[in-house]
Amino acid sequence: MKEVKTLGQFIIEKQADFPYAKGELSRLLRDIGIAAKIVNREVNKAGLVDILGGTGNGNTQGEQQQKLDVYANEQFISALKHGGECCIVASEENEDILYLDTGVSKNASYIVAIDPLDGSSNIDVNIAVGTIFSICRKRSSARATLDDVLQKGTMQVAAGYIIYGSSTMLVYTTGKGVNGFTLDPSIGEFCLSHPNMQIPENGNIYAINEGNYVHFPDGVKKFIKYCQTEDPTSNRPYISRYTGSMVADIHRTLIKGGIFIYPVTAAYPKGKLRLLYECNPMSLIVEQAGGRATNGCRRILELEPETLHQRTAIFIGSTELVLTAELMTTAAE
Ligand code: AHM
Ligand code: MG
Repeated sequence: MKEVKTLGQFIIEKQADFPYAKGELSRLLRDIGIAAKIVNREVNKAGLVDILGGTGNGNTQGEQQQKLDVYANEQFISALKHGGECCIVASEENEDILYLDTGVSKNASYIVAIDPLDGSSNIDVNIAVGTIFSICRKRSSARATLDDVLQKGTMQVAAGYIIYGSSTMLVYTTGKGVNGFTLDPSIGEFCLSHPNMQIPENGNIYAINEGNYVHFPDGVKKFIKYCQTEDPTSNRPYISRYTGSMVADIHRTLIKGGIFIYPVTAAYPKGKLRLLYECNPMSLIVEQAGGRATNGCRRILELEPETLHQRTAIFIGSTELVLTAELMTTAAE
């Protein structure tokens, strides 16, 4: 019989990798895992909201049905607040940082940056959505401030995402490789299903919103033409796949190889995706799996964050393919 290892068991086992660890990060990861299961339950029944609402079951307190991204935000914040290990949370859903360092969390030293429900416009059409999180330690023993949130991606101690897809998975890294866990609904546990994930060095799938083509920089246009040009020796033309859900597109890229690009465009002159809670965590995961992530010329993890909701262009995926895209982008400048 195949042995099942749950996320909780795995986290405790891996604590031995950090001999001076006091279990705080392990507890923080566990709290995120718990909130993920609650959010998963709601995302799964998203299509039923009207039906349940119609019977009066969905809304016993007479409250407005909440949007799922607001619900997810509340669940993650609540889990972090009661877990006791997070002093500040920065969320895509909140304009400012939230201080949680009171009560059980008064001595907490971790900062969590989170996109509680990324790609939420995809919920109505039943396409996978996700949660992305990044974890840093505060820089000193003094009370944490915004300055502690604005740390470079290289300072992350852990990062991960949850994909609410045809199955629900949690993928995370603490800087020692990447592991993926699939939620087994029959026992309500995330179980280790993808140990030591490695991204293929090259790939033949490119993901970019080609509807914005006319507004792309010349180098990106050139790269797209390269992907579409026939060349049997390099397996071209490549396959194009884009869901509009970063988590789904990067999860596929991680498993099958390829590249995901969100470049600067006319509508988003600095890129669309956010550095702290979208690009940094995804870049740490992809790098830890052997891939590459840049803004076209600089490593994402070395970009200096200046503001909470800062955006960046991103080229992320299989090392070879990202290098090819970067070369074309810099050559065209
Ligand atoms: P969101 O955080 O508002 O959901 O936006 C982020 C999403 C990503 O998941 C996805 O890669 C991108 O926006 C898609 O943008 P576009 O529709 O411009 O291609
Ligand atoms: Mg988002």
